[in-house]
Amino acid sequence: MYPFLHPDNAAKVSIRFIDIVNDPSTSSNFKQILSLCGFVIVTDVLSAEEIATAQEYWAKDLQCIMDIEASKDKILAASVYQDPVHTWPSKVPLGQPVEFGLAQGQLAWYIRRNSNIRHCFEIVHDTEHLCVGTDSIMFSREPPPKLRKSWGHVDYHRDLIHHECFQSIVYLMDTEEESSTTVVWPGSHLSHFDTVMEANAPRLFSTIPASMVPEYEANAVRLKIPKGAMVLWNSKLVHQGHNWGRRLAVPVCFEPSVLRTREVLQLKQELVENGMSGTHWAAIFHTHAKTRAKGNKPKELQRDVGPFRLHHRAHLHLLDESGFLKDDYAALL
Ligand SMILES: O=C(O)CCC(=O)C(=O)O
Repeated sequence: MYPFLHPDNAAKVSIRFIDIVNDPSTSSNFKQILSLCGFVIVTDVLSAEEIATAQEYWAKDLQCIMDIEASKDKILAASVYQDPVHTWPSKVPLGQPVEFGLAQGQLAWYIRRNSNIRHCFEIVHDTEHLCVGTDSIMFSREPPPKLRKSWGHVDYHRDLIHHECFQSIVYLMDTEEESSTTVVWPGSHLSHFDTVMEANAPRLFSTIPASMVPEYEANAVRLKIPKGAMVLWNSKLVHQGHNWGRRLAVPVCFEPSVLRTREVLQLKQELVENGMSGTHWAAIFHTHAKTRAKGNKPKELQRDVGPFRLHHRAHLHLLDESGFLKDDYAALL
């Protein structure tokens, strides 16, 4: 179990969003922390009202995929429908990445369109011309039966990508002792990246070699991220998820649109139109192995998951009457 980053050190890597906006020296400090530590926590990127709205969108997304009448346990389904965010049963897994159109649901797009989050990436990339990624949603309520063994990795390969990439996760619930959260190895994007690359064939998910695991386990820390904050990191940083308990969070990545080709744009648009999830990349078309195995399309439009019947339809709010992606969403990709 990784310890939490000590509060004194957490304070050194945390910056309030408002200070980034109002104070040019904080904005350069933000970039400096990111460049030295490989990650930074931006607090209060969302207001209390925006957090509440985001949680409401997630409730609507979950309600939208439920079919109470066709569910084996109608009574449980009707009861969960009242407050799905806080009562969703762990015996109804939503998939990893989330299925049923949820990666393109109302919550995902509410967060992707938030101007404060976008602003942080504008600073990092030094441009306002950005395109957004299409990644999943992180939602869990209870610890799984077993904690996954450490899986420190970088989301990058130097033989495949030649620009810097930064990814983030926006937290919509506070991190507590028994929460799922992000684990990072501070500074490893500088100190260990080359060794990780040497150990991996070119792929965008590169795990650390076995020989590095003891050092990783001794130095990696869990991050305590308050709701409304985001952790932003360099994709070369060794990190992983600590999936152990409650979390509602949205991965967000913006990259300069100049790096995204027309072909990638088209593939991203089709993916979103089909309600599927990409990995974090915004300028590159890349999907999770499980999604690729399905040809990047939904396998079934409805499925019984435990006692619930669920439909693949949380993404339908994005489509016009002809079933095409609405222009204002397509333009952000
Ligand atoms: O679950 C997390 O916080 C980190 C997930 C992760 O490893 C990733 O997004 O690459």
